[in-house]
Amino acid sequence: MKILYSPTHLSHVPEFEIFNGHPDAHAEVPSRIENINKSLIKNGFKVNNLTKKTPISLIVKTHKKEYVDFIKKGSVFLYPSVFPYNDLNQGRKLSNNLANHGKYSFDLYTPMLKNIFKIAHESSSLAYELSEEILNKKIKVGYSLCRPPGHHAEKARMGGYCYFNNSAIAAQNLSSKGKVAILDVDFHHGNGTQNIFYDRGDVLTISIHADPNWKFPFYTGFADEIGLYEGEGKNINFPLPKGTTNTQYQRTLEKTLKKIKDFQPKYLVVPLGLDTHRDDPIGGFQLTTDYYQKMAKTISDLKIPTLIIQEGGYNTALLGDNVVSFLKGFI
Ligand code: Q9C
Ligand code: ZN
Repeated sequence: MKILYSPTHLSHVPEFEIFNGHPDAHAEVPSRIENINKSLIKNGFKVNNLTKKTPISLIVKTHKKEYVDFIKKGSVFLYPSVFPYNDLNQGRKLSNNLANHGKYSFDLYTPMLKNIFKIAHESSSLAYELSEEILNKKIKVGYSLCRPPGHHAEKARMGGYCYFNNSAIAAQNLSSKGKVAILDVDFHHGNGTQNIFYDRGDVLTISIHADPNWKFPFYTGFADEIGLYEGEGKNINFPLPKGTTNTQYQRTLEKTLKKIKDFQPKYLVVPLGLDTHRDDPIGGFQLTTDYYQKMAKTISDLKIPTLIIQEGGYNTALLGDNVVSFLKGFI
């Protein structure tokens, strides 16, 4: 297994998120990745530094070019104040950056920051470099310590602490050489990944997550979102209730494995969130640290070249143990 890290994320320090109109402490903090990194080293895993950058051509194959340009440009405003309010101007090129800010965001949890392009680009590069190693058959399993996370970022919208969809960028790259399955095990619905591959028949997107009637991102993640055109039947959502236990989760996981086997992918991407843990401050499932090892073992039994991408998980003190438990299941 090859693990990749970059210190660039340390300069990404979101000041606050807005809930119910008020600023709250931001949950997506640098110590998340630092703690994971420390635990990995303490447990004898080798952590490598990044050496490659995601080609812009691959980013614009995954995201809309205008959105990438907006991220590149950045904004002096932290959050948008106005969102698109009718269909009349959807196609118009808007010159006011505040108009674009509303157009290219879907929540008030994901601040625009001065150097956000550099930060988001670097995070995606961790996933990209390992996807290249998998394509070149140098490795069978990789784990990217991505931060900021990516799975909420749509083709043309940031949200859920995500700017570029690292998992989707890696999957897009892998899909040049064969079918890809994405199994998203973050606590939240992988709405961005679903959005990006919704009409693709060669990329199977599966997400196990909190019922959107209960938790973020609220609008998507329902079981009847099955994909479109070529992609029909190639998007599968498993919404689960508050309090979901190890046993209930395992039962759902086994269903997803059957779907993946039927699809016969050449590659597997696993957006990994540890916000499913019982002590996560923003989750609500009951999974335990030990269970992550069993979860990983179950997935690794597929014996498909696999790229594991760090997504959410907000109990910073437990993140290291939880990731170590998961990766031990993959060895
Ligand atoms: N103040 C990921 O796990 N809602 N994003 C937070 C708590 C937003 C989570 C509410 C959750 C976004 C990658
Ligand atoms: Zn999450």
